Amino acid sequence: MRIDILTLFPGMFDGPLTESILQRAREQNLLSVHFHDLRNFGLGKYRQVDDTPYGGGAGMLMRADAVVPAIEHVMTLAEGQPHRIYLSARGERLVQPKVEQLAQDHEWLLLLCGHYEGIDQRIIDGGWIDEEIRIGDYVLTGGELPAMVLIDAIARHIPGVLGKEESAHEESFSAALDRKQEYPHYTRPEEFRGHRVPDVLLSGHHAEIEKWRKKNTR
Ligand code: 4G0
Repeated sequence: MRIDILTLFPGMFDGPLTESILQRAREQNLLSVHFHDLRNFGLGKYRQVDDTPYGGGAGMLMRADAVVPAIEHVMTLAEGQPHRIYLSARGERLVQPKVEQLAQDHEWLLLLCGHYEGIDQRIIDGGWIDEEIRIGDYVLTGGELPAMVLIDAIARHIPGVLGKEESAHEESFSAALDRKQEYPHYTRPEEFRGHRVPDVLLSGHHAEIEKWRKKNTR
């Protein structure tokens, strides 16, 4: 999958995308991420990207005449067209089935990271955005962290990104147990500072272990 990111702060993405599973996915070309600094599409001497709202009110908005040329630029960069997602505090709340659908249905995503109070409504109404997503019911300083959350959630559904162990676990998790695997987990040592692993889990009685897990599932 290819993901292009339109952001005022490309540096924010360094950590999360250059470690662990996402880094490995990029090295294996299962995931390619391309950054575009929205400042390069800003207007005037100061490359202005934001402006005050018509009608007054608090906060700033991202200008259509900066954001739309940036979106159009990305749309020229590869074959086909990207599915264009705007990360906004007012978007549709992200849920796991939506993550899986996005991973399945699209080979190319464009993520627009909102800032300030959001973007000029004409960017939405003019058809330059396919959907508006929020990761949860809280306000952040920008759409960058939500974009990283979305990338992480999607990447683990790209075939080959997770190791054998992890993906087998994921399969049994979603199908057989209906997305719930909310029983307590234990690993070595058998006793930690006076706290023991429940005896049944050490017993090797698989039927009993199943019963215990069912009884202790949230
Ligand atoms: C658009 C996403 C973007 C509108 C973005 C703020 C939280 C999320 C932004 C606003 C974001 C999320 C109306 C404040 C930038 N905060 N939950 N901040 N408003 O996904």
